[in-house]
Amino acid sequence: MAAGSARYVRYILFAFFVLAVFYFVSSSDNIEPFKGQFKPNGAHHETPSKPAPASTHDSAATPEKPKQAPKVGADLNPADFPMAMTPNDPGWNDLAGIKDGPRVNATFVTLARNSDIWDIAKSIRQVEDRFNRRYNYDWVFLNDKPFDATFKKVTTSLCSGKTHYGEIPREHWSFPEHIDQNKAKKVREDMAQRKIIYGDSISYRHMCRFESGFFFRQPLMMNYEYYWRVEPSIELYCDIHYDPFRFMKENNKKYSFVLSLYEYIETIPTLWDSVKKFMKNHPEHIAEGNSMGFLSDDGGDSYNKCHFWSNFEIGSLEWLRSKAYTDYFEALDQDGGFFYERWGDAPVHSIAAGLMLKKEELHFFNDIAYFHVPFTHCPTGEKTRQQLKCHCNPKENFDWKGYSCTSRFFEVNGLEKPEGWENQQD
Ligand SMILES: Nc1nc2c(ncn2[C@@H]2O[C@H](COP(=O)(O)OP(=O)(O)OP(=O)(O)O)[C@@H](O)[C@H]2O)c(=O)[nH]1
Ligand SMILES: *[C@@H]1O[C@H](CO)[C@@H](O)[C@H](O)[C@H]1NC(C)=O
Ligand SMILES: [Mg+2]
Repeated sequence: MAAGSARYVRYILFAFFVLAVFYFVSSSDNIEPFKGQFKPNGAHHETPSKPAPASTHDSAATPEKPKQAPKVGADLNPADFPMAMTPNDPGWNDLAGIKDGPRVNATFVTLARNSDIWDIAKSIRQVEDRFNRRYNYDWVFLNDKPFDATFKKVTTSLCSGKTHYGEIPREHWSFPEHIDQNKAKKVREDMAQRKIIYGDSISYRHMCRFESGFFFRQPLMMNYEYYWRVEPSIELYCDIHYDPFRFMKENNKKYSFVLSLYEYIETIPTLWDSVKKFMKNHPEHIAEGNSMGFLSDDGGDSYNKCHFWSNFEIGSLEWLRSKAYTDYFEALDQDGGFFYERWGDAPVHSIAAGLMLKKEELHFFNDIAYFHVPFTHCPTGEKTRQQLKCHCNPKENFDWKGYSCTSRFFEVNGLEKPEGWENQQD
């Protein structure tokens, strides 16, 4: 008898269990937050071709909008897709969804360590929010060591375009053979004593030499014609309404900047001597109608230390890969100043752009608002800042202050300074 009733209890419990399983299986489809969360997600760090993010609620109003960014080299005539450069141009307010029109053969590029992950994550997020979510340009990451899984996973999840990860070969991140190690070591010790920033650092010197002479010829970079350099912990303060890559290409610009200033002379005491030697040996590389007036106050005899701040750059990779630029880098590298002094890639790039490009091939992006510690470029002109939905403090704009070279750039090029610049001089 006891055994019989225990069997009934077992039957009933079993029936309940089956019902409970049925219930969970049929209702779990509706529990949205759980969906996808447990999806295996193994391929994140390769370079998946991701579906473009769907456009937001306005997609019904403009059904012709592409869901995926047009491919580089697609047969689209730029003239059929004029860019809205000012608020009066059609399409200015259209900041939702994927932008139609041609794409330039271009990429973002970042040199970083694995430990830079959260600082570069912040930069990427801003670049995506203010610009790239509508364009989906690729992003190349370079490192002297292998990138780890976290770095790849986090950056790939933030980038709207394809991501690529490259390891820098040793020859591009080490002392060239002709460098006298003892002499280089003495310089570092001396600079440490004189408290020159990064003066005692070997890796900082490799970084500057790499950015000066090698980033543009890494195998991954050979796939592109234009680059936009992004460093960790930068800010972009305003919406970018048009494609700066297209602007560069269609206006035949080769190098651009947002901030300029005077270089710390202790880091480059003999750089200009090397440059003068190069100019003498290679007159064929010096452009007619160049920007010597930006670099020198005495027609080239001495350097005034003005340079474009290279932690932001949009530029032509074809130009950096040209014979002119590579001969120039080769000449400087032979002279050893990356190690016997502490030459930065900013003056190295700037002097090259100033001497080997025509004036008109350089561009100042007033409308790209930017911060890298400790300087801010906040567009001049209240109207501009409102139109671009900027969140920078105009008082912090460095452009017209005493230590900036941007005024000089305007004067050398006969450009009219933006309205309101006089009130921002201190
Ligand atoms: N892989 C790698 N990247 C580096 C190394 N040193 C610097 N970088 C990167 O090179 C760029 C410039 O280095 P920073 O340390 O930002 O130098 P900086 O901008 O002159 O100085 P900060 O004011 O410190 O930003 C950044 O994108 C760094 O992430 C390094 O040893 N290895
Ligand atoms: C992009 O530029 C690179 C370098 O010049 C070139 O090899 C490649 O074919 C170009 N890609 C397209 C799609 O035009
Ligand atoms: Mg930096």
